[in-house]
Amino acid sequence: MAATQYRNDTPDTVAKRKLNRRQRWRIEKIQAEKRERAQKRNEQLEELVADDLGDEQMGIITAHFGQQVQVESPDGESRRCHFRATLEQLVVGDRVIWQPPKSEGLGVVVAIEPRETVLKRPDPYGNLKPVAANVEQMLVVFAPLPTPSSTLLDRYLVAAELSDIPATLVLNKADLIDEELRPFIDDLKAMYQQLGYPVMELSAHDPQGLAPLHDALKGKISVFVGQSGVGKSSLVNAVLPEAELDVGDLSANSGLGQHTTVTARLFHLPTGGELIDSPGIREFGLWHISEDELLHGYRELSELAGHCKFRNCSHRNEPGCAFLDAADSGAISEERLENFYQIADTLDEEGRERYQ
Ligand SMILES: Nc1nc2c(ncn2[C@@H]2O[C@H](COP(=O)(O)OP(=O)(O)O)[C@@H](O)[C@H]2O)c(=O)[nH]1
Ligand SMILES: [Mg+2]
Ligand SMILES: [Zn+2]
Repeated sequence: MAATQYRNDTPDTVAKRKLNRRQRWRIEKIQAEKRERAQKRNEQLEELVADDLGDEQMGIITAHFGQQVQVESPDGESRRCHFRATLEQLVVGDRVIWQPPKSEGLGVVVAIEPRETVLKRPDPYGNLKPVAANVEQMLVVFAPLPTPSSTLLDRYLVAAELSDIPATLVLNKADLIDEELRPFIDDLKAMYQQLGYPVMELSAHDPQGLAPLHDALKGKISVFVGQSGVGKSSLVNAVLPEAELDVGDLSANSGLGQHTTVTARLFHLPTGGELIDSPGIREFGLWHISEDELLHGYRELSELAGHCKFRNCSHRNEPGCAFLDAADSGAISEERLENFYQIADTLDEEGRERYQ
């Protein structure tokens, strides 16, 4: 943890942090004990099922339940499995080698294949943890209401770029775009289309207009992300009727009680493709990154990096700055550059918030 994260500390926050550190130590101790017990349980389980397993085969993790996972083979067989304690943390979307049980009981995951992509987010103790593997597409949802913020959209796009996951923008609630809003919405769409991001416009309330979404989902593992209220749950329900997610019910969605343990799941869409979904993934955002990493999340800035007159250019006010020149000439969007500055200015702060 960088000391600079605390440069704005008041005595109050210092006290709070000390307490938090002690609490964190306690929690980590409890976690370690839990892990130890789980490992013992695993070893016992392994002895129980070892004689009773089928041949090794391929599979994909479709759900995670603490000490067990749901594994599905390409032919659709789906079983609960435990996993060798030596395996790295399994997540939904992981491709694995597993042995199904010959009769009743648990199968075993014996190996994990290298991940194509991995989505990570910080756990409550500030450590980055994988939450989904092999996601092939991020659908970044926005809407006329809540009023779209390109800074927020940029955050999702940066997260997608840094995870090497192609992103598509989904403008939902098209039915709410009136004449007055249209120019603003079209400018926003154009800004991202010019960068090469596909943008689709539709309405979760109009099933007839969802064909472009079904097409985009086909044959891929996708996730929906985006600000609360833009209609992610509505879209998931529209493409996956069995999901039956709460829509627009803030008390049920944000009440920190019963819903916090919901883990990610992989769903097969009736119209083709897979969806990995959980509330945590839907609100997935930027983790603690450096300004240099942030820069590489902006594809147009990434291309310009290294072309400034000064090697240590801060891209804020230097003569011969490739970023400023490109914005002046209209080669890149000034709005995106402003967003970059704005997000860069929050990076320290964000790290501090996250680690407390
Ligand atoms: N007018 C309109 N409202 C929508 C549309 N999609 C979702 N909503 C509404 O927007 C609100 C938030 O939707 P929800 O799916 O819960 O958003 P989430 O927070 O992103 O999951 C709900 O009241 C929905 O009924 C749409 O296409 N058009
Ligand atoms: Mg929702
Ligand atoms: Zn520069």
